[in-house]
Amino acid sequence: VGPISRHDYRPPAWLVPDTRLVFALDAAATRVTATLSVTRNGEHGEPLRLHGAGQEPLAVRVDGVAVNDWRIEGEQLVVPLTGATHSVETEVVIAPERNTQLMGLYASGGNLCTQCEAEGFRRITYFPDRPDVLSRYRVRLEADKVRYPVLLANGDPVDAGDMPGESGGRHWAEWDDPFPKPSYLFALVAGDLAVNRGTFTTASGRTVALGIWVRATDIEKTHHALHALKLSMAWDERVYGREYDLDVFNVVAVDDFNFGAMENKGLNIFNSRYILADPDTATDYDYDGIAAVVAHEYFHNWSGNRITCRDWFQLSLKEGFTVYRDQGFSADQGSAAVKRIEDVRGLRAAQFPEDAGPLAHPVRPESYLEISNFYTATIYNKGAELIRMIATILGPQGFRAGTDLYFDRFDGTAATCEDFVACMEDASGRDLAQFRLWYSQAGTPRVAASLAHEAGEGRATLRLAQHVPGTPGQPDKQPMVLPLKIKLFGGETGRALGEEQLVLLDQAASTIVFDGITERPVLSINRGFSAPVIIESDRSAAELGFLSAHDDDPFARYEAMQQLMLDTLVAAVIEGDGDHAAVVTAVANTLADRALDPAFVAEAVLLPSESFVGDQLALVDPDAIHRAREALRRDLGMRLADQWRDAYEQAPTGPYVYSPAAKGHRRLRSVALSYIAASGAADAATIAFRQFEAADNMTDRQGALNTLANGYADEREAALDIFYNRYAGNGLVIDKWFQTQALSSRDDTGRLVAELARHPDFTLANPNRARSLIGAYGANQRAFNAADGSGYRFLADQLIALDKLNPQTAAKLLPPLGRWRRFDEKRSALMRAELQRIVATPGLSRDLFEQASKSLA
Ligand code: B3K
Ligand code: ZN
Repeated sequence: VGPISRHDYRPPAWLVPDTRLVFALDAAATRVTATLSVTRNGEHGEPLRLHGAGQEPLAVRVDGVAVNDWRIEGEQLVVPLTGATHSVETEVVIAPERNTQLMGLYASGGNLCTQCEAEGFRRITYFPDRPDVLSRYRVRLEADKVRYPVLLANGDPVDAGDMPGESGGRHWAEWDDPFPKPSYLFALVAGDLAVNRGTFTTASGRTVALGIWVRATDIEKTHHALHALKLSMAWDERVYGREYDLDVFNVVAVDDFNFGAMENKGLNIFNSRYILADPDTATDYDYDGIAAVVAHEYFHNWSGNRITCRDWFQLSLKEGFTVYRDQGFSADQGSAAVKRIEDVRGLRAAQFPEDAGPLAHPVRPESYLEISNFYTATIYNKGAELIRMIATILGPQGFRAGTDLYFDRFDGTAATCEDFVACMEDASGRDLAQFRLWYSQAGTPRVAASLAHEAGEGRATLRLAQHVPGTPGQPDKQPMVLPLKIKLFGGETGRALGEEQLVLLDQAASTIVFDGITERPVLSINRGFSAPVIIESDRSAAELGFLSAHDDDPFARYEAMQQLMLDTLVAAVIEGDGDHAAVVTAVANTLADRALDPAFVAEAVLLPSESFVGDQLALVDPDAIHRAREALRRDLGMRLADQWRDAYEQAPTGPYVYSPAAKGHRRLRSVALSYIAASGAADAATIAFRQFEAADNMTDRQGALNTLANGYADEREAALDIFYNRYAGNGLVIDKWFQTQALSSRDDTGRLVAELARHPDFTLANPNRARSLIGAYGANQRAFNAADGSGYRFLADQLIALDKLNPQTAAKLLPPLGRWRRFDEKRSALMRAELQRIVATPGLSRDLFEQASKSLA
């Protein structure tokens, strides 16, 4: 099969208003009987085409009569039909316990569950497995009562009972989902599960029964998720006017899952890492992630389920918008500034490199080989930035009017990104014609900004010029609309020179004049990260230091510090030695500013990652970057030694509470500890080990472990062993044990990772475990890019092995190999050789082939 193109979209020839499914469940052999009521969509003579993968029809019946004029064409079952409506029934047998791809119906921890997005439903039964075919599902589940006492599916429960006249101890349950939905939102779960129940009363007074389902021993770890669910339901009513629509909302946690979670209608299925938390096993970061993902999946009920996507090219319609919504939710739970900083850091860590590399694609892609490869940072995170820019341009009222119109106009349908933008225009009266380029042009725009001051005239002139770099298939770009929040500050007095302005840069270049500026102005630009662009300004170290202390937008303060650090590190890499004075002063001022939120301070004093420094350079020298960054860390650690000790000791400890303030203190303590260690202080390992042992929570314990894992002290081995033994059998925590070691900045991390891959607890069959070692190693710029190519070879070996089990997860881990253009000739050749070896592997999946071949091009 060749690539699928966005322009080839055709409406479905047949619709399926009703679907009846009967599952005779069994891990080895599950029989699925599907009865589809089908109606011809328009005047045509096309046969019915149903997708199916990995099975064969045992029987096909049309209007109750067995037929044999059907044929198989690739992944399609083609059934000739004569009338306008028919009932079409198929029967298949599938083997969940042999499903290692974790797509379709599969077994996890002795239970059975499904994952259908994007194209997993076709691995369960024959169906038009495309998002624009919406059907009402009624589902009957039959299973062994002892092994699978709990039987769940989408919608509301109808009835349940024991199977009559059977000695096998089987039972059944029926579920009915009144909302027509695409097949990718289908779900079922059969298993031995315990439930944490709650209720939520909606704005209109309906009571919804909530349930978080997990294995019985995990039930005490579900309270945070249940609480986050209730907060999300209330938030969506308050902020978007969206109410829940079924009588029940169930969430199930499973250990084997290809990504974070899935928004199946009324039955969300989660990777257990985004449900299970208690202070002893989950970090603050995990708690935040759980709330964000619970909210995200819940919000999909409207942005995704009530209104779904017409085709997979529109994926960002639901994902970008829903990420924007979950970001807003999280911002409202604590510090909005810190949340914005974290989101921008994530965008720069994952999306900017994607946009600058061989896998760059627009937020609305033009073609794909395998849709699973397009669940990317561009679709999700850049997509969310697009929605944020629309909200910025329209203002809060215009944006809310736009979303109201969208939910109203497209409820119950499969829509497009264009539909969404048109609603925003219709509700606000704003013209977003040029804005649409954000959906079609890939690449991160770069904005050159330079501010000139004519003191005598009292005038400041800001010159802006934008440039969107070429990306695969898109060598030339048009200028985009960039909403840039801008403010000037007086360089002497520190006072604001006028209000913040929203400048819409929509030309290649533009000049903005500020009058009445008598004092030397300092430019604060892209405040709040109002546009997802790279700013290239000529601001001096002194000006950046000034902004890091005086800007009244916390994000802009953080950003000024980051830019100062980045400039310092880039200069150090290029010149081999750096002047650290400006950074030391700026960090000292930030640490000394008692008015600042500790959570903000912790973010602001962190150096940009080695990868992010690498992204600034045409040629990445991972060892030079590591040396420069470690030198700056050491210098900061030594020269501000007292301040780090202060920050470390002054953070209140006390028993664990999950609150924004307590989180901030813990974060600052861990950052301070890492600087104490970076300084080379003789007692650093002792302090870290003491924190590790005294901790009553995972945040402090892992914070200490991370610091120890980067070093060579005896305490390192001891802590890793204690940690491992304490949590033996707890998969999610053992993942942390692998990950911490794979992210280590030690010189021998490559060798340690290769050893860990032979550890009895390592397995490629569990995606979390595979990611915890292989994914983390790929993100460790210096270790992965070892000059002898051992990192590249290791990754390729692992991916070739993983591809045979789980192509989707393998393909996700490939991108670090595609960065070869940015490295010296020797590394570049070694990386390409591994990519070629992958492409040449017999029986390679479409998933891994697409990512590897595009990475070579
Ligand atoms: N919609 C799912 C992701 C499905 C990924 C399929 N490869 C989870 C989410 O974005 O909420
Ligand atoms: Zn989503």
